[in-house]
Amino acid sequence: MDGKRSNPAKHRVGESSAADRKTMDRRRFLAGAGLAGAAVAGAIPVRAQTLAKPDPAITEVPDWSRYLGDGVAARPYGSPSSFEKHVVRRDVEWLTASRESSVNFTPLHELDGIITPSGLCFERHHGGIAEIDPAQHRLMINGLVEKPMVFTLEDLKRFPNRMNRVYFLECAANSGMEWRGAQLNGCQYTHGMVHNVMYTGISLKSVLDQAGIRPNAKWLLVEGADSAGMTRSIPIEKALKDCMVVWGMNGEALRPEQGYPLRIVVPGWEGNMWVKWLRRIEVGDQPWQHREETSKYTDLLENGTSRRFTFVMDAKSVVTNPSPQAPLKHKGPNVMTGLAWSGRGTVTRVDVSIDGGKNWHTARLDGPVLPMSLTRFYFDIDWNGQEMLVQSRAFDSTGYVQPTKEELRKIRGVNSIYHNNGIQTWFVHKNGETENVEVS
Ligand SMILES: Nc1nc2c(c(=O)[nH]1)N[C@H]1C(S)=C(S)[C@@H](COP(=O)(O)O)O[C@H]1N2
Ligand SMILES: [Mo]
Repeated sequence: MDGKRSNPAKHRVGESSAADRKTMDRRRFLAGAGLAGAAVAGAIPVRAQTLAKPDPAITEVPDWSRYLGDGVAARPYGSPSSFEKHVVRRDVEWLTASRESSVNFTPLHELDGIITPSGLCFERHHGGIAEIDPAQHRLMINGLVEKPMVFTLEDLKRFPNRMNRVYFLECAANSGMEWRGAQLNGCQYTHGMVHNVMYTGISLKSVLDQAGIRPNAKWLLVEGADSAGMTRSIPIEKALKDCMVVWGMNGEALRPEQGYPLRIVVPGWEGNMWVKWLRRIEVGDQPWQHREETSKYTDLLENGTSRRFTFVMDAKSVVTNPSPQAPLKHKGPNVMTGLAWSGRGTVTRVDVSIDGGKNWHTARLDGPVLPMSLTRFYFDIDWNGQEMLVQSRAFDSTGYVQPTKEELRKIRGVNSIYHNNGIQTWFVHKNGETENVEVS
């Protein structure tokens, strides 16, 4: 599975073809699908099989019960079972010109709960992965400060008020290939530029306080030490409110892919601002208008103008199972699940539809429901083999409801790449195979 459709509508960013759209007529679907048999389940007893003939999985003694396994010295740093080899980040070759300035995607359909395992966090970098010797790494603060400063990693780790926070990071370009119509076949590809990690570090404010920001300070420039030397401008209010300088993810050091040894965390805001391999923070009185906030990561509108900044990631959700890479295999009881998130606060509710948005059912949220974090939802169904148009929509603590793609396009047109938080539709065929479609 490489994410391409069988008859691939391979448009790169910027190319367009309305004919490429895979659109389903919701009314026609409803007329034909006979949804009377679609029970929305409460508690479904899963039927155990009665054994007609002896099951060798029970009657035969497998090798793993007969021979000693690896000892404790064999795996000093553990990795997943060899039977989980398919659970990997994947990229789409034709999407970008080179592998060093590219992206791969989190296998959302293989995960559960809310934390993304470190080795499966999608990667987006513009100049490859910098391999930094932490002893040689410095963080410099300069510009509109009383006292320009340079910190080593060890200095930062001696700051008081160390903190742990769980936040999602979503690339603004997540779902960007879907602006003009359903294209990539798998939630890994349509929604996998998101991960959710527990970070360990200190508040950015505590670092800035050491240098003492001047009264006229309004913006920060954060800069990476990778060969891309990525820079972004961050308004000072956000920097002082909840941004972090972090060295830890999911209980251990940041992975090189995620910015080892130091990254900035900008909760709820677009991933591009979360500069990795952080080496410098300059304090200024206006935004720098660098490449990543002008020609890139701005939203091109229908009339050819662009939005200046779109920092916040609006509420969004996706059903991860079933989805094209995770078809339905059994009739009867099935657990539908997915993820919802909002850069503006907490997910308060998720609704699921199996008829393309005509009827909505409130899903069950489970696990920690945290602000600006992925939130897990479940929806149990009794599937009798009927076709379904599966959707989810997220609500957040500001009262915002995730829009349909149609609603989004009315305001934003289809020139954009970024900030596509429209409702995703999966078409579940009678045999359980699942496809990326749109409803009209
Ligand atoms: N130094 C540096 N920081 C960077 C980037 C980069 O190329 N270089 N890419 C940015 C982009 S566009 C995104 S979406 C996120 C991706 O974070 P991840 O690789 O942890 O998923 O990092 C951001 N920070
Ligand atoms: Mo990004």
